[in-house]
Amino acid sequence: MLERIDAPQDLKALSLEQLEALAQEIRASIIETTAKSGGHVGASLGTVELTLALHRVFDSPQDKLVWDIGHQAYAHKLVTGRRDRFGTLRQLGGLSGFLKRAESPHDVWEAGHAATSLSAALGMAVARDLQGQHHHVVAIIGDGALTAGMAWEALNQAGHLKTRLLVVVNDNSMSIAPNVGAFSRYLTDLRSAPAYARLKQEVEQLLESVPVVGGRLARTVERLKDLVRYALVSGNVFEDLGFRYFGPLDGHNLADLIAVLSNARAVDGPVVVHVVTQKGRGYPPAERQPDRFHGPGPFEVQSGRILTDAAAPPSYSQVAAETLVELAREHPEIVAITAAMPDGTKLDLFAKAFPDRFFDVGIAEQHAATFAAGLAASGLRPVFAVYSTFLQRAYDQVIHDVCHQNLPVLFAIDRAGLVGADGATHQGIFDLAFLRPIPHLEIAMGKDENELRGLLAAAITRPGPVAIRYPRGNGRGLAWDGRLEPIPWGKAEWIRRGEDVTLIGFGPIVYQALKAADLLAAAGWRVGVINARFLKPLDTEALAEAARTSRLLVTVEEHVAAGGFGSAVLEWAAQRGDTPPVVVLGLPEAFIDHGPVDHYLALYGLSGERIAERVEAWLGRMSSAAR
Ligand SMILES: Cc1ncc(C[n+]2csc(CCOP(=O)(O)OP(=O)(O)O)c2C)c(N)n1
Repeated sequence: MLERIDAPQDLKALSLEQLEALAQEIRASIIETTAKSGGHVGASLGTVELTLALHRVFDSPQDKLVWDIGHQAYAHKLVTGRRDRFGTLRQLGGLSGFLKRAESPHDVWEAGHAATSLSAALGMAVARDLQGQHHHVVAIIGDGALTAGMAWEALNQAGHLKTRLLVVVNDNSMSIAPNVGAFSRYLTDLRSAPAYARLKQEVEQLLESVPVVGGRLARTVERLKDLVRYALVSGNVFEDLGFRYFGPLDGHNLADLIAVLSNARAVDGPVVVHVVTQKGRGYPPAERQPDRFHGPGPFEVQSGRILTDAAAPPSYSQVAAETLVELAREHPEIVAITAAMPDGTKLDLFAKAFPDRFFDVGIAEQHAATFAAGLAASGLRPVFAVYSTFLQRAYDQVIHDVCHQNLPVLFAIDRAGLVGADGATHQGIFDLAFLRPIPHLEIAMGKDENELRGLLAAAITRPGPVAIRYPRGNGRGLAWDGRLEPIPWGKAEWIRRGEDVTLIGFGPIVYQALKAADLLAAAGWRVGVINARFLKPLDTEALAEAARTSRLLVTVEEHVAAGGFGSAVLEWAAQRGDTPPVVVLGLPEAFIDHGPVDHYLALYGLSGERIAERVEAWLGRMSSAAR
């Protein structure tokens, strides 16, 4: 069946039985592909019927389907002309794991971060109205994303504007981990009271059908209707905000979905359709372990075994979390916060050790930062472990709530640098540039997992806010010596000295610099290497020594060159005016797509070999200029 679906239009002629069969083919295709490529298996398996029903009832791309995050939209990809390329998912040059406007006219919105769909869809609906158009706009948002403040900002405005907008709440009671918070509990209550919901709907319909007569009687009838509505129909938060509410309905029942979406389509105003789905639906291993199958790497289809390399060293996230647990034993004031990423950040280890000192706030990075500020203002030592890309959400909170008040919040910035298969929306390559100008904030990154430990141990006693970065992926497998030795604050590490050039690396890229140094040394150059460790405070003593003792300074970082570590060194050098040339090696100012980190390091001249080539070219130019 899937072979015959080249565009959503092709779904219109299918019978219910054919659609149901197609759903199973789509599931098989998602499982087969993600088993090889890794990806968002669980969420996408959960929305297969919903996707088919939406494309059946609406006319994409005239009608706009706005998927929140876009990680649950593999079925949408499969029925919108990308079937033949689906096997390239998340691979270099292949389909993105999220939606991409350049991939298809049916992708009307790009995301990767949660809870942008409602604002975007409302913008599209208002633009439609202003331009005298009549199409439908549908946002599909998960219960997890509804824990984000941004979603509520949009609901607030949508309920006020009263324009035609359909919001599908895709409720599977899971974020990545089980969803948390009072609103999540509220949805559970709503789900478990279907009879009540049906009663409400029937009462509503009854009230609508009461004939209106003129004069005082009409006003009395209206008033009576209001009272009955209040007594029986009110109480649903969506309705109270001005939406019509349909649901909860079984998100795997195509007939119900098509019927209810068709009804909702006819409503001239904001509507919520509350759909209950199951994450991982149709693939037993994912149904059993929806959190592990949120975004696994490659897995074995038969057994559902996720193919991790058992011999691989622990991830940086794990090292950070274990170190925080160790520190928390000594420091009762340490508390840990995650914004819906207990597994990704490995703070679940902290949660296990100190359940009362751990907080999962939902997909609420802004709140997390200010919540941390409040904790710190009252004498605690909050650690907010957050991916670099998601910290972007909390920029004002970092500046205005944490740093302005100089509060000792520790930002443990995970996934700093290139991230690989998740691509452009998830790269952690901007944080240095946006954090560096903030007063009071200190910023450091170690070259390996041992230094990560030492930096965390040192950071936890600093008087103000600190950001410690570490990358995605596994550490280098260095043996931990068991002791937790704080790294001397603000001190870079001289690894080797050389008069021709000093390479100054920030973070694990120091190892690429060391490789480059070996290659250059083999070619006869005398090369120094500094492991900078600190961006703020910058170790200007080490820099001054390098400037005194070598002819060229080269900074290396896995971050956009604009505004990063090298920028800070350049500013220092420009102010001194007596240093040798400073060359900044970093990433271009670009949104870098999905693909292996090594590929992009080589492409952008940051692999050991490419660093050596570029430095040698500089040294060569300098020698010929001197001659
Ligand atoms: C701002 C932000 N923080 C964190 C994430 C990481 N993340 C990706 S999917 C997800 C869970 C989303 O849950 P939900 O909206 O219910 O969708 P589901 O996966 O359950 O379909 C999270 C936390 C993100 N994408 N954006």
